[in-house]
Amino acid sequence: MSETLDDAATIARVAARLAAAERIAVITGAGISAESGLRTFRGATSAELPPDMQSLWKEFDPATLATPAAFARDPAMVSKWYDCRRLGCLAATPNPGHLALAALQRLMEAKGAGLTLLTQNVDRLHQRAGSRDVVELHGTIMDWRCTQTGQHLTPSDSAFEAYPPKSPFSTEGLLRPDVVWFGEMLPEAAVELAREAAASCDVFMSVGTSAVVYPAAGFLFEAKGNGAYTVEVNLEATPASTAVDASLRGSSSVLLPAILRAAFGEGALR
Ligand code: BJW
Repeated sequence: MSETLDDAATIARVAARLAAAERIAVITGAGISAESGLRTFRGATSAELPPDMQSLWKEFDPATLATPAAFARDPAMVSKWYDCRRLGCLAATPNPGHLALAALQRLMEAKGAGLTLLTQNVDRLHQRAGSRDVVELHGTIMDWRCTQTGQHLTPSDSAFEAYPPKSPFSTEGLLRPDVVWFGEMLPEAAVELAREAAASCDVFMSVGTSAVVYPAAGFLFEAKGNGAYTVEVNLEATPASTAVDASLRGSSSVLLPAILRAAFGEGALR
């Protein structure tokens, strides 16, 4: 991806805001993990990605899979799809976009400031990159829970032996991924932390999300309403693009390290 003069000027403006910020909030979506080899749900993928990395839901309609009704209708198919994705997440590694956000959090903490990382992703790549206290708005595919008792477990690194997996916690129960499906409530504590971050941050960044799924997409607008400087990093335009103060079009794995270097110098990523 080539960087235009416009990009360079916008990167410099965003970098100056980050360097001066006391509190930063970042929300990420599937796009930040695209260059770790995980497919997005909708929208563009980078031209450099393998051809099979098309939008997940060109193959599988989200309305038919990421809902409680789909699981009730065909638990074997839905749990197998999620287990394949779980194994894909385990095999993936964080990319420079994840690493840049972890470095930004460390830099903020080193100067007595703070960064809250909100993610819609279920892949745990932020944590593996070193980010701390990540707020998982849509849960995680790495943990599964009993449909009867709600008890959790972390499956082994291999596939389940059969689908749907039976729960070890009850005789009738199945295991389902501990993610948030359409029509389900987000974890209350996560929403509370997101609202606090949106209310108190100087800079709010939206990275690699199509900004169409609520309530997650609304936090940027809350932050803007509270006076935060808002930034979007995305390969393509989204419903948030015209609302933000700075819109950077490109890959998060390129742009986030570039912003960090501009804000904190060449050593920022070490
Ligand atoms: C790159 C890149 C690169 C690529 N660099 N960029 C208000 C208005 C309208 C509807 C609602 C509303 N409030 C609630 C709703 C209903 C619903 C909703 O939002 N529907 C809309 C779709 C219309 N929301 C809910 O149901 C939520 N629950 C809720 O609100 O509870 C209260 C309630 C209950 C009952 C009734 C009413 C209210 C729950 C939402 C749960 C979302 N769950 C999923 C699945 C998780 C499990 C799984 O992983 O399978 O979460 S759906 C899916 O979308 C997943 C994602 O986290 C989420 C967002 O997607 P994301 O991350 O933005 O990915 P993409 O693919 O959409 O975009 C990728 C972007 O990256 C693109 O823009 C690319 O360009 C970009 N990109 N490569 C930078 N290298």
